[in-house]
Amino acid sequence: MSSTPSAPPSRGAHDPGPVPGQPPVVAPPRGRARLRRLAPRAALFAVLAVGTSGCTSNAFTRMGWPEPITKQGQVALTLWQGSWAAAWAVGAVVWGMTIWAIIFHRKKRASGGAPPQQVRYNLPIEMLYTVVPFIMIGVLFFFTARDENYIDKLSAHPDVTVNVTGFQWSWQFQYPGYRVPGSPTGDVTMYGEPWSPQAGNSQLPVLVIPRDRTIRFNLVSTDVIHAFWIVPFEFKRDVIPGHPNHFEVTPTRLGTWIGHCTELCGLYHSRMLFRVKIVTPAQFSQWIHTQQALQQRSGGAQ
Ligand SMILES: [Cu+2]
Repeated sequence: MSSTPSAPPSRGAHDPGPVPGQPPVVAPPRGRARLRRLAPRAALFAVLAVGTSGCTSNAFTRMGWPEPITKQGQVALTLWQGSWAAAWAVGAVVWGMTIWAIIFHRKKRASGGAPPQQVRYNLPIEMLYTVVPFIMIGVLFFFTARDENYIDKLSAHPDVTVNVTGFQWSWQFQYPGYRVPGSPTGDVTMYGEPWSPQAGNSQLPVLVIPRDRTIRFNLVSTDVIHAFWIVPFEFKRDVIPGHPNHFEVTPTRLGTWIGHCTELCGLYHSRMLFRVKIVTPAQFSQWIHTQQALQQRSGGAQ
């Protein structure tokens, strides 16, 4: 049976309706033409909306992450945002082509309902959709490895070192080099109590570090595996018995935050909190000298 396309069908008052034995017209050409006109404008609007909202840093552009308070955290955030941008770009191409195919390649009356031309065993296309994902994975791998190396980098001479000891269920912060003769650890050391309903945050151990300085953390545990997590560092690292871990950050913002243990370590894991204070270098040096004097007088840590 041959079907010869005749004059374009119109859905006016004289439309006789579908001809028996012939497939009905699926989409009226007028609607299709309108879609064809509107699709580029909608795409342009979407690109503009995403592009203009990317200029400011807010919870939406950070895709749920908190504002970073270290240089390393900023690098991690940029990688997170870049990965999302790449995913959205791939998504837009895939969704765009899918929707385009749905709208503009529906079964046509002229084809008599025959399936469209098939593209299997098309070598160039198969090569394309094998090679392109490999390139995308390669690009993601490159940026991830580059940023991971930067975040994991340890400097030869950090400005301040803090020995962190995790235990059930609190933390100890020791500042080697800031001597306190006669004290149990020999250096300025901060202790605290786990969070409690009575005391709240007031008795938590305090970690004080200066802004714009390189801070090295040496992490050890005396019992089980804990993990050291200050949320806006955009970073966490395990604290493992018998396996010292290390990392460095350069804080960029002044303020006080709450740090957590982020490895389920027992009954009071959720109470294993600490306070983090980022201060100016001058305030830090004043604070540490006050602690030296105070701890020498009291013969122990605060
Ligand atoms: Cu813990």
